[in-house]
Amino acid sequence: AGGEARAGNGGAAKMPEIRHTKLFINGRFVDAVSGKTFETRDPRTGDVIASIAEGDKEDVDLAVRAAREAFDHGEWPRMSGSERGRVMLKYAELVEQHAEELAALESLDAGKPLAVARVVDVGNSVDSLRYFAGAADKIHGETLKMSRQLHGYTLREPVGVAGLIVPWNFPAIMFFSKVSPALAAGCTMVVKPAEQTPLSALFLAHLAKQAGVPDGVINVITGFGPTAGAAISSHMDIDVVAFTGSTEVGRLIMEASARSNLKPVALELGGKSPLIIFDDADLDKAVELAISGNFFNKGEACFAGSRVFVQEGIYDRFVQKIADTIKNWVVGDPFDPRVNQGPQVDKIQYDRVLRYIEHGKAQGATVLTGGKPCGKKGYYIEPTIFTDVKDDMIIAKEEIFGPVMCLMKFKTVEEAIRRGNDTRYGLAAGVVTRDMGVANRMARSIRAGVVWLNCYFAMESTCPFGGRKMSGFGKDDGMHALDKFIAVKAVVCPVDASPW
Ligand code: TXE
Repeated sequence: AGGEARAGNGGAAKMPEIRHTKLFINGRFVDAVSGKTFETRDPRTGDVIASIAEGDKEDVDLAVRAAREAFDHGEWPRMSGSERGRVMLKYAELVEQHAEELAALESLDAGKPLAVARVVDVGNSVDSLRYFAGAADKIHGETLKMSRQLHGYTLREPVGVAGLIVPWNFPAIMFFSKVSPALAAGCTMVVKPAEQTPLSALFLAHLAKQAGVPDGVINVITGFGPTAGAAISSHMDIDVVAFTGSTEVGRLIMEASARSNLKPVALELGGKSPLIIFDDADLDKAVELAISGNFFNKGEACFAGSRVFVQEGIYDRFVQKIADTIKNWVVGDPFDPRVNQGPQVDKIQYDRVLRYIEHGKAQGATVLTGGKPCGKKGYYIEPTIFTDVKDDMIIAKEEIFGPVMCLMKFKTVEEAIRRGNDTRYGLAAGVVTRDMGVANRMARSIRAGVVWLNCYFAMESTCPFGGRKMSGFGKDDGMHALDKFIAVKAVVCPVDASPW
């Protein structure tokens, strides 16, 4: 499994045509006011794929104006939920019809294996739209039990204009994780995709229009975080911001809200999740979960189970087995059907991951496999497994966001709970055991947004996803995802209708 053999050539895979490169405002593709553009690059080579309009504050202002007009006077918030749901189902159908093109855009821009992008990225996008299409006509208030003289009820109204700032690791999935519930709730929105991966969001905006989403409801501003992103989080006329990205930027977004109009924010941030494997685990299954939990999407996953705790009785066999199994893991061109792992998204992330690997070596962890880049060009890194990792090493504490696994040994359930929780993050956790008592105890004791028992990365649109602690707050997916886009209003009147 040497580097260059791994970083194979994709051969005759069909490259997608880049149809959309401009900002999408009020139903039209337009240049940035400044006329500026930036380049999105192919992570397989570092070569330019396309020049993309570089939106800034003035463009965000135009997009917010369009979204405000669509919210205050347009039909979208005023349609019945079932009418909105019908448009969203049509949108889902169009995304499904364009699955091949969308998957190829994701592979090209983000370096994902095409076969995975088809199933996971496109599949999850379509599911999200369908799930929230079904939810759109089930948003309703409640009747209140007030004193005998008063009749009270609640209305659940769309909150207004939403600012949606998303990252590059799952560009289409992240787009829909925010856009689908916002659409269902009846909000209008300004979406900012990550500068590394702008292509799919623009393509998806075009499909939304085709599906009948009215102009101004979805606006897409491509551009950079400190300019376009910051203009969204500090905007006085945006009513809520939903963000997925780094903990550092999550903090900036809260600050920007506090300094502007105190808009509520929902933050889905980083993680350093424990995957805890007990002695009685099925060894093959445990190894498979550790590999997919760390190397799926080349480790560019907030939910990665990057701290793998293995109980002492199974530890040596686990280490042997995972070292053998990882030899079959193929790193290379994401358009090659044999490939499991593509390149890191860009040079910045690639360098960052390699720096972490060097920290691991310098602090005394042992490289079991990998530990270096591979391929002649592009941003490929070998799947790297460290043993002899101590809890206070940098690689065990910070989110690496790359194909790097830390293996650690433990003795007791109590120790697993204590060390599993000893992190500033609280996004996810995995537990592998046949003992239901242990599984249940772990599920209750780990402070995280999701605990996967005998599975990992089992995510569906039905299941709320979002962290605790410095992994943020608010949920994507599940009915809870609607909450941030809905304002609850109480209405009260005297029962006999005469003025009180
Ligand atoms: O994230 P950023 P980066 C983690 C992961 C990764 C690290 C850095 O550890 O290595 O963050 O990645 C926009 N105001 N995650 O630097 O900057 C930006 O344009 C408003 C975890 O790429 O947080 C992009 O659209 N917006 C994560 C989005 O924020 C700003 C996914 C995310 O980029 C902004 C990605 C600003 N001042 C990275 N600055 C997860 N939770 O899944 C940037 N942005």
